[in-house]
Amino acid sequence: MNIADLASTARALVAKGKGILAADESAPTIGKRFKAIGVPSTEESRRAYRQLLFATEGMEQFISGVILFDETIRQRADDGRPFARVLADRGVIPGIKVDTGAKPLAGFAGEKVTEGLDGLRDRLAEYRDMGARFAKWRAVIAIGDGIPSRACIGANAHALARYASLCQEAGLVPIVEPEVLMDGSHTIERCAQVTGGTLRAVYGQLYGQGVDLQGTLLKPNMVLSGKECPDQASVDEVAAATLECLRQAVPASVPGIVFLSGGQSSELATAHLNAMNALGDQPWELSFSYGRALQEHALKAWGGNAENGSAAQQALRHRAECNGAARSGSYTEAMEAAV
Ligand code: 5MM
Repeated sequence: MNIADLASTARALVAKGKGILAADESAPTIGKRFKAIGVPSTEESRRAYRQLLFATEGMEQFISGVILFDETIRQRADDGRPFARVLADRGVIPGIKVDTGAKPLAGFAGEKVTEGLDGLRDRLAEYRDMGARFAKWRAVIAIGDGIPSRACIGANAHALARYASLCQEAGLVPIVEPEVLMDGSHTIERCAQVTGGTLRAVYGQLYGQGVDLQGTLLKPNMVLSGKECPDQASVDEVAAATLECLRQAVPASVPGIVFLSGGQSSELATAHLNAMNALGDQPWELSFSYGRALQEHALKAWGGNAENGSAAQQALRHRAECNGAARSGSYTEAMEAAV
């Protein structure tokens, strides 16, 4: 591992004005997204959709990197170039999701542990040869009656640290993603408590496994009221609660925090990021690694019809631009009217 190279890739991923496009939906997840717009999910429809996204003119102004799924990194554009090459050719860093999914945690009903460590060293070497420069592993923590358990947080934190260490050995920047879900009727205070506890456990394990934090990025949830909570926190409250929680748990040696959107509307995810950056400099860059919040409008505009390609690309570029502005706290609602 060359930590200087890892740290420089991590910093490039959180360069000013830019963030990450998460396009690493596994086959079941992209199947769900396509079903919602009435498009059959086939290897070719998935390829066509991803090609359209990655061919978006000007995307590189606001998108530093793209997270791919295993199938996607093996696919090619119409001109024969592998997708990782298509991205690298336009100055966008290719990344890869390497976990194999969240599975039920034995003995703990309703909780999950993310799998994928077996054989990971060999898979990482292959992905690096295919052009990936960073990786992502997502742990899922649910809030509910009596959960999360310490066992669930501990097992997921340990797996994240083992993954991160293997990534650095292979020369890939690990994005560490412990997602506390927004499903449920819990309050924002409960979300802060669980998110804080999870992050502290994750950083404890990362230290324990000898991971160099300068060559990592954190991809957390924002601190939000549960989706069904009757009392929904305002944008400013979310920004303040999220920053307070992160300051208590995330070391300053981490170069950047790239939020997930987690089911927020596209516009709200942008507004929250903007409000955090408007509060001034923090120890880390505050950026985005959105899946749904970047793709939602593009997916609808496309609708499986190649003729709608440029409308879909315009929708993606617009969201990327809004989030690019949110990196400096300069996003305004007026930007939405521009589309
Ligand atoms: C794009 O979705 C990613 C893959 O999910 P599955 O493994 O369940 O198919 C997901 O990990 C994503 O990268 C993050 O959750 C961020 O995406 P959102 O949509 O929450 O911003």
